[in-house]
Amino acid sequence: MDKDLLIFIPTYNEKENVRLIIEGLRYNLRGVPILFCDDNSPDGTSDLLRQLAREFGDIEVVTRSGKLGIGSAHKFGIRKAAELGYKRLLTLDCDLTHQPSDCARFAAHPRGDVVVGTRFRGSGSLADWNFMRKAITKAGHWATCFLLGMPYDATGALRRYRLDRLGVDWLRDVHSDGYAFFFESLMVLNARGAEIEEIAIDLPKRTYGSSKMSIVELIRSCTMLLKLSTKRFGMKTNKV
Ligand SMILES: Nc1nc2c(ncn2[C@@H]2O[C@H](COP(=O)(O)OP(=O)(O)O)[C@@H](O)[C@H]2O)c(=O)[nH]1
Ligand SMILES: [Mg+2]
Repeated sequence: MDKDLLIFIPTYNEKENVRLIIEGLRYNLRGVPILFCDDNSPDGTSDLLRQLAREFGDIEVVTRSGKLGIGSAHKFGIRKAAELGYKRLLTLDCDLTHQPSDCARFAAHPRGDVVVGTRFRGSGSLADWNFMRKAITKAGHWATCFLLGMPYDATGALRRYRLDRLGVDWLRDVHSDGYAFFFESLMVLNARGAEIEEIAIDLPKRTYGSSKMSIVELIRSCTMLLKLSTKRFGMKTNKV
């Protein structure tokens, strides 16, 4: 089996989106295996995923005991991909906000230990979102730039990691299990000297279902952001 690239997708109540995302990825990234990590979604996403795995092939589904958080799922996916010997890992959301056609651009990008999608280049990139969601996303971007000293779009999940260059040791420094995982992981990689590249993406609204980002999660992320900003100057800067 070709161990060059693996796709990782965390799911929680994504029954209406899973077939569409698999079809889109198989069309745009033919032959690339997919790993799903479902947190025992009450809507039966795991069962449907297993059915689709039989239908499409080259799909692994891991069902965890319950909702352990999006960051915890990404950590699991990164560790599992490295354990299986994959050189590169592409991660994305299941709700089609991350478009399979963009994933092909991430897979083909020649540079970067980490390649992240940026929603802040190009005026139409958040066009479909309501005012509140746009405000939260833009405030999050401003806060991560200002407080963490990183110019990147640090809160998105559409990423490509070079696991053969990064390894997984850096994950030990990433403590967030929720949405804060995204900016914390990028901060840790940045501090370790990883090469970070950005690709401009458009982010349409999710196709079906609803966001799992709750007020509690938002508060937790803000708290983590403040905590990291105070730690910022004490971080080690070893090359990965
Ligand atoms: N396994 C797992 N997946 C999650 C969890 N929370 C969210 N997700 C998935 O992570 C992706 C992003 O979540 P979403 O609700 O779209 O977040 P938003 O884009 O910030 O609104 C989707 O594929 C979700 O199903 C979780 O606790 N566990
Ligand atoms: Mg989403």
